[in-house]
Amino acid sequence: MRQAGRYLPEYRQLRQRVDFLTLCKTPQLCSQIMLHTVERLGVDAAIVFSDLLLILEPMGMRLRFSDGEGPSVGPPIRTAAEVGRLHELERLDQLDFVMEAVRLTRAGLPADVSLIGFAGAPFTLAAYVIEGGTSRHYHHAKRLMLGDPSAWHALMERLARATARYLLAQVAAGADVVQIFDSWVGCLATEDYRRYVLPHSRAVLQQLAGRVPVIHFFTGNPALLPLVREAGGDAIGVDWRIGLDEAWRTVGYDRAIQGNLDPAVLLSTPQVVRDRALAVLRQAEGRPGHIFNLGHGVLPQTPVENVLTLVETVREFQPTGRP
Ligand code: 1CP
Repeated sequence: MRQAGRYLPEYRQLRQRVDFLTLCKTPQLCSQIMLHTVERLGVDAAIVFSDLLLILEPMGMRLRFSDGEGPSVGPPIRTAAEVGRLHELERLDQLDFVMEAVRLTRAGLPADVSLIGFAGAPFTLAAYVIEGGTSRHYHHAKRLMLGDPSAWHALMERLARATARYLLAQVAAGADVVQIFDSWVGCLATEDYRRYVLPHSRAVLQQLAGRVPVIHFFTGNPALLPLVREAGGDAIGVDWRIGLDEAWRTVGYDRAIQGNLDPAVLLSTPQVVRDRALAVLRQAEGRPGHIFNLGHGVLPQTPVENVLTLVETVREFQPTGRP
């Protein structure tokens, strides 16, 4: 996660010449940076170089990525009367640059490296649309969700339809796997997830079922795990706030699991990286269906050396016999 991001000197160098939005809209550069990163790291899968928020532009929102402040989405939609400002995603061709990045990246990858397409889950997209950017408590989003459920559901349905179409287009362009990111859903109580989020995430996942494997990733609140499973996904992506063993037991061994090293571990030393990675691998007990990953994105301050140590540790790991 955030494989090709700001922790890489090559990426930072490229960003001195090109702003982030222009980079995302230049498929040759997206594929170049990703192909370079995959080769440098030696990982088994590449995620398309793009961003979760790009889908919001053809839906009528203004996007801005400013250095140091994170993304901003505007003007924020906070009332029932404003929900109409988020349009239906009518013109998928306005995201052709993403499909071209998928095609070019797929064409440049070795056959045995999978390409992961992605989108935000409806809740995480709604959180950006309503808050207008990154948020700590998601109070505006919760106010609309709890105070005006019919406006909330209308917004979520629109986002779910757009997300499903967007992901299917990425599959048509060559994505081998897709992942939906519900990065901010951990702020919710389980009952609110069930009522206000689950049906919409499920709607997206149902449209992809049987086409390509789907990873359903979320963070922040492991108590949501049984409901995230219920919403769907061939693999469930979890963060470090729960042990991988307990997470997999909860999800059930009929699904794959992805995770879950704390990205902050990569800020420490190669020895600690090795120890902590082995601890996660051992929790998977050698069962097939574990996708080793971080529990969230690589942090910008991460030394590249530690990322390389991590990949090497996972590659060399030999599970001992399963109990
Ligand atoms: O390998 C990669 O870097 C791949 C591509 C990738 C992905 C999968 C980027 C590039 N963004 C994303 C997904 C994404 N974007 C998510 C879901 C994953 C997650 O939870 O981390 C989210 C929440 C975003 C929104 C976003 N865009 C953020 C998070 C900020 C926040 O706290 O709200 C940020 C920093 C961006 C900009 C962005 N996206 C990607 C990069 C490399 C950057 C940094 C841009 C820069 O300054 O160069």
